Amino acid sequence: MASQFKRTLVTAALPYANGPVHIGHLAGCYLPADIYVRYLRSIGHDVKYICGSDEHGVPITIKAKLEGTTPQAVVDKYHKIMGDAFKEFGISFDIYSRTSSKIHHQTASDFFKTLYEKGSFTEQVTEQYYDESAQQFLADRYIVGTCPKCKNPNAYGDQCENCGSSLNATDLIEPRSTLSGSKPVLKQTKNWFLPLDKLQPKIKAYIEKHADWKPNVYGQCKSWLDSGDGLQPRAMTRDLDWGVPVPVKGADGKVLYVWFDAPIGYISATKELLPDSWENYWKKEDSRLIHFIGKDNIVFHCIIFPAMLMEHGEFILADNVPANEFLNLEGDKISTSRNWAVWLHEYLLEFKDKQDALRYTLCANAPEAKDNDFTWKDFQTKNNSELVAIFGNFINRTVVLTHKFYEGKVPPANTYAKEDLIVLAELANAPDKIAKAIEQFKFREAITEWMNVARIGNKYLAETEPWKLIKTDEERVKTIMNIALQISCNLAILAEPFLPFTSKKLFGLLNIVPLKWPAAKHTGNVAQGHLIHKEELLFDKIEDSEIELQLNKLQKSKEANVSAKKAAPVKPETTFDDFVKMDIRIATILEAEVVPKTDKLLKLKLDTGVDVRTVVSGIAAYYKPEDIIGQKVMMLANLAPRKIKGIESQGMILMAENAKGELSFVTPTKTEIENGSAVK
Ligand code: B3M
Ligand code: ZN
Repeated sequence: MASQFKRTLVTAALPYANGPVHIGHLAGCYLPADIYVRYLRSIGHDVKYICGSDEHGVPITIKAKLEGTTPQAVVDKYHKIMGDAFKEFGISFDIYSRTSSKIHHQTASDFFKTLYEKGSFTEQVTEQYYDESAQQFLADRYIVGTCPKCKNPNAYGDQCENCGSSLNATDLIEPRSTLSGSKPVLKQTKNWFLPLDKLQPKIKAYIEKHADWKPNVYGQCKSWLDSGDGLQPRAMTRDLDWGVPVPVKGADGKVLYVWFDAPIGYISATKELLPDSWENYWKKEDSRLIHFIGKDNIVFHCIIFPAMLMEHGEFILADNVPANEFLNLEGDKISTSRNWAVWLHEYLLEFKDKQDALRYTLCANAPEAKDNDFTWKDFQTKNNSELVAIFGNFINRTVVLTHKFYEGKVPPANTYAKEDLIVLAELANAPDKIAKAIEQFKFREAITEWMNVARIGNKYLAETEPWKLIKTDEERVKTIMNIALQISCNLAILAEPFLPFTSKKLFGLLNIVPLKWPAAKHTGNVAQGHLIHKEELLFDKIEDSEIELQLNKLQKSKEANVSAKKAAPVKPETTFDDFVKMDIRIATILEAEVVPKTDKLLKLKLDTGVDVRTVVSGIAAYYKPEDIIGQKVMMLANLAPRKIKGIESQGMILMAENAKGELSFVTPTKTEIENGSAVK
């Protein structure tokens, strides 16, 4: 790989600055890209890692409306939250830029002008959806409807997130405005279209040259290209007021489509990072461009952006687009609006200095080939049973024994026994095995191979038992401990792309300056006589209580969602005759007591205006007996009597129940409505 290309530009999808980062984002692209980039740096390859906030488009303006503020305030807030969290998590961008920057507006604007002047666009007056009450054209996320391809009822105006198809708003079945919920009308407006239909043969040739892409990516692209009508022209401009203004005459009140400007953000960010040499990465055939994204972004990175670049003519196209599938959380889709997520900035506060525990779990469980699930229990197991029990244990034993036997000084290796040679050979093979997996974007496999090195070390110590052998064969123990220290050092080197914080700590413990990848191909990186530091715990166990706290937090989100749910749909039609059969009237509670041996039921005595009767009611969880004496209630007086816990219940109290199942009395608001008054 490295031989064919001189340099690599790695991009990770620019997250919308409309909310903080969650674990789904991390697993989808930022973490795999980070591992890839750190590895390339470690082998000495020239690589740059580019990212930034996507600050345009309808997701931002919708959020501004929701927060009652301006789009600018929204992007300023979330750009900072995201940038800080990425940094603290060790995502090693060379630049984290933003698309509201001047350099981006200029670059995107120039790009559009170039295509415009080349005649790449078709200028068309078409009918677009318009919300009359909001007086606004509805594009992208301002409009939802049923996807014509997969029938998902909540597809956006530009894309269906269920099947990944790119759509035009006019393709939606039963469209509705997300601004007002109303049915939009069609209104004429002028826009500039990229004729993807005409470009299809070129795009197809490009995709088919890359049959080596991940099957989930290549398969999606092929199905769009080969499906019935093939690619359709797409508007690259929008009638909106937030975004990069369309830089041509007669385009007042129009901005570039966010998916036109955002990928150009990769170019502007590279320019900002390398004002003098950015073109090397974008315009030279010996440069390699790789886009890390989530699966919902495939069409934009594999078809639309390459089409734009082809039309422009000066730029190289992506050599690979290793998109991941989605990560779910505790069996359910991650959702910002339902607050069903693990937010990175919150994780960093709650699990101080435990970045690598999350990096490890997300990598080992990455949704590479199919959607995958993150559970807190699994996170705990990965930390406690793998990081602590295998890797941490091996390092701990090695360091402790080195201090116990040799006062921390690396002993010499004497003659190697057969089992030593086997271990040394396995150790020497590890870097290439891990590298191969990383280069193929198989990060799960890569981190498993890395953990296998620690497993080998553990097994080696368990089998050679230096703590026993020291009594009978001191010379042999020196060799064993020397080998254990070499394994430790190579583990530190190979850990760096995955677990950079741990790698750094381990180098510190071994008291050596961090070494690069090629050094792990041989042993002898820690010299005989070298003094290592005293034990420092690399990983703490994660306690059950910490996991419970997180699960409780999620449970709260679930409850809040239930209560925020809309009222239940209306029941089937009934008749007035049926309704008047019910004798509902006002009554007053005279006495109340808990029904023995139950925790839900109260036995009530009620004055109904015509008699006094007993009613058993399941309200004990919501009202204490002593608090409800004298309470006016509504009761169904002609309900057939029933025996409940041996008590005859002569009616039923009517209660209001919310979505969480909480109950409340329904009471008349005027005192002159006395007992026996009818409810009709
Ligand atoms: N902002 C979509 C997203 O956050 C979009 C990616 C842009 S990459 C150029 O999922
Ligand atoms: Zn669909």
